Amino acid sequence: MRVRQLAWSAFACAALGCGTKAPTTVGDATTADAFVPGIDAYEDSDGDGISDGTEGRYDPGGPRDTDGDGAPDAKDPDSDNDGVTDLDEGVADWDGDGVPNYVDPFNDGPPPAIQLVAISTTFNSPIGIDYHSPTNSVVMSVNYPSGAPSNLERIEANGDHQPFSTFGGLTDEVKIATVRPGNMGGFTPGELFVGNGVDGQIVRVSADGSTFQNPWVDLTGDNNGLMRGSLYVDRTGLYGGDLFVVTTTGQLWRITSAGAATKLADVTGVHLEGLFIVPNVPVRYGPLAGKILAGAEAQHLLYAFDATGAYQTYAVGVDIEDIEVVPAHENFFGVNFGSSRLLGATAEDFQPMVGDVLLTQEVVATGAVGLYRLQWDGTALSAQELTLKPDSATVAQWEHTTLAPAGIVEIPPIN
Ligand SMILES: [Ca+2]
Ligand SMILES: [Ca+2]
Ligand SMILES: [Ca+2]
Ligand SMILES: [Ca+2]
Repeated sequence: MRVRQLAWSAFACAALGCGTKAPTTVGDATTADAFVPGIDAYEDSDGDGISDGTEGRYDPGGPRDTDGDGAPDAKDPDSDNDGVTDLDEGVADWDGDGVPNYVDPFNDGPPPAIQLVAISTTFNSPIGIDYHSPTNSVVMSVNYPSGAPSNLERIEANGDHQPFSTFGGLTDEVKIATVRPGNMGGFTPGELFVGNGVDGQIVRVSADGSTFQNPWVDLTGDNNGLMRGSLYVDRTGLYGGDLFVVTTTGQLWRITSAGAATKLADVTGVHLEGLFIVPNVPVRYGPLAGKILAGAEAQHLLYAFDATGAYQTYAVGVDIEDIEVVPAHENFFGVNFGSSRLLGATAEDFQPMVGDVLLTQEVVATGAVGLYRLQWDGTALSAQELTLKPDSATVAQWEHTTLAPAGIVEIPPIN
């Protein structure tokens, strides 16, 4: 009897199907297939947290492909091809134009109003700032201009700050470049590069601050200029994850992790500073896509170099001190030189301009913010100044700025 029941059950399952759900064909999201309400709508083929149904997999005219690259939104990690992933953008509408972030490659509306918060921790003459990923904290150069007793400090989320390295005595303005995770150039995440106040010399500091090579690289030739200036490690992969530096005499160099340095450009007599490599996303950046950007404060120009060192300049009305692209889910920190304070703002405040270029101007008019959104509208580049919320702290004079998932006291870290 028992055997017969089992045999019958096996037959019934084969003929009729067992379980509570009839089998459905998952299929390939590149072709329209039958939508099963309440089941398929919740599949997430590309694992970005947005369901296939929401991503238009079952649209009557076939799966939606917002950027037209052949990969439907349900299988495209960047549905609008704006350089920010669907995972980071999600279905919210940060610029308030009615189009969800993940299918909205352009930030409409005015640049954001932000609340700058004066971080209660004080520092001794800070200049440079960047993100140290191994400790999820911010590193700064302090004790300008002597560099005594030490040049670099790391700031904990509770505001405690401690020497990042015992290394000291670097004079001049010490600008910092750190290596972020995923570097493809052979650098170690958390490694840090600075100038040392000597013409053409670059210092390399290990990711834990314990060792430093001074100098690590001494650029060939004379009158290379100082790294103040700026240093930056490629995060796009367009330039192999290499280190780039611009100098006070107008040179642009590319340096591999093995220390091989190539001079790309020499814009004699132009103090280049602020350095950033823009992702190759033409829809968002126009002629700046994939370019190496640097500011020329005294000339009131933005320089955009290609891999050969050829460049174009743009007058956008900002005397550029620093350049960033605003990532999703990262806080803003800037050195307010006049007060030896850090000013911070939350990632939420910067959401309406995620993916856009942020320009910092050193000299700030009374009541202004000195931060600008550089935007490409399909025809022209324009720089639009951000505004301050009524309860914001004020800016005296900007030095370097950074965006980071780290937190410091009043600005909580990103979870
Ligand atoms: Ca999805
Ligand atoms: Ca696509
Ligand atoms: Ca996107
Ligand atoms: Ca939108």
